[in-house]
Amino acid sequence: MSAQPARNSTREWQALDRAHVHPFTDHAQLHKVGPRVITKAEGTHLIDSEGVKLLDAFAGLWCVNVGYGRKSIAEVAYKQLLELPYYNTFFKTTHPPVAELSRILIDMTPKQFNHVFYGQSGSDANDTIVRMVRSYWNLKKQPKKKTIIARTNGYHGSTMVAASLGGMSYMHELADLPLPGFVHIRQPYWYGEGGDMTPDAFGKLCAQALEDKIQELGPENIAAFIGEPIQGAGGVIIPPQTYWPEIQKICKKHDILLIADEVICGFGRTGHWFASEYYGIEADFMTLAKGITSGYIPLSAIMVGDRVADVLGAMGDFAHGFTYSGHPVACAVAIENIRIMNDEKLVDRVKNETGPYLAKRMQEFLDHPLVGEVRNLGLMGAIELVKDKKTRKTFDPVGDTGTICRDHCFKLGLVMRATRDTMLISPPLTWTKADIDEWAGLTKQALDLTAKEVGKA
Ligand code: PXG
Repeated sequence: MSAQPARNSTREWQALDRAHVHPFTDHAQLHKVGPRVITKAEGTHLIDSEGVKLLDAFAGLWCVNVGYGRKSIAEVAYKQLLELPYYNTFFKTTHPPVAELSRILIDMTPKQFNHVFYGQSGSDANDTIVRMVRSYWNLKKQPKKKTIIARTNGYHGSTMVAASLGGMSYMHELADLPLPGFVHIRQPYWYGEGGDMTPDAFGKLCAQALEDKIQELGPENIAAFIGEPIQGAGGVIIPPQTYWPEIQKICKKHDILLIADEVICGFGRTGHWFASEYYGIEADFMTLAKGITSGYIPLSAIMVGDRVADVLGAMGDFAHGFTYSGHPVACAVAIENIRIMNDEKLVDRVKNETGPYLAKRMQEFLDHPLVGEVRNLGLMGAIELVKDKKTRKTFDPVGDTGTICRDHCFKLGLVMRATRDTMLISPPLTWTKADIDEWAGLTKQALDLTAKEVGKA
């Protein structure tokens, strides 16, 4: 059999996909309609196997920060593949790309981070952090400190440990999760759960849930708290400003490690290199993936704070690592990706130009009969679709309206993601005001068609 079978029809690819592939998919639905086959991408657009062009308002899966079709990234990968396609970083060896990327990451992340560990995905990075957290407390002679507190509706990945950290009940059901030692507190979702409270009061209430859980289980048993600065997959849930300072205080008070999962928020998505800077989070670990290579090749990195690194570093052999930890091609791609972001000042542009412009265009949707709330930070935003704007009453069942709207977007040539009945946007950071205008026009049409379909026009 040849390595690359020459197939060229949508139907053949769909049949192969149906028979053999597919993460995170409703299989019954997929079999009915067949997958869309994406064959190419350029700049801000995808092209499918029928030649249809789609505006990608989701940057792949929250990751293609520098946009598609970057020749310089392809060239760097090609050169690295010829020079040193693979070597490991085990047994006292290293190579230039991993050494250089480490220096860059340490220089660009908050000052407490002077050590990096590499993986392939956000999931294995979070798994690794849990191993480090447990090792840390064992070495500190506090072996009872094992429980990790996370949030309902948080997302941290799909391995057994990462899905246990996550607070998605439908993921827990799949495999009897969470594993022992992982507990969850409420999320700071003001629009959905804040009722008549002010956002600030609600933010404090949600942080108090951490204090309550610590008291319930005993501070001597709590190892760490993990959170995404802004929840991504859970629906772009932007916490009230009072939330993170309180969480930080509570972690300090009870000597609990703090993990900021920046897999989505990191690398400029919020208009800051890392959302931890924006919220003043002083984390002990930062999980990085996605935007670190703009998704061109898999890579994740864990930034390990000095407090933990000093203890782990003294233990001798930390018996943990992956074949592809610090893969030279992935590291070379990450270096080029970060160079592009710096040279094109993408983070400043999101903060000062496109983020505020997206906010302005999103505000216009507030007049729409379906739209209860819009929110964004930088180029990460959400539009809440509700049955009753006044009472924030949701549709019943929740989820159908979001799916209808997402399907209309697709038909109009726009890729958006729906979580429940919330439409999410997270485009490449290269988007211009003109791209935002194109998005706003298509979104308005999709919202109108959805309103008609659900009887709200
Ligand atoms: N942490 C966060 C905050 C994430 O968003 C992961 C960890 C896991 O990364 P990997 O590379 O193992 O997938 C993620 C991933 C969605 C969706 O539907 C989001 C993610 C992955 C797949 C789908 O929004 N985020």
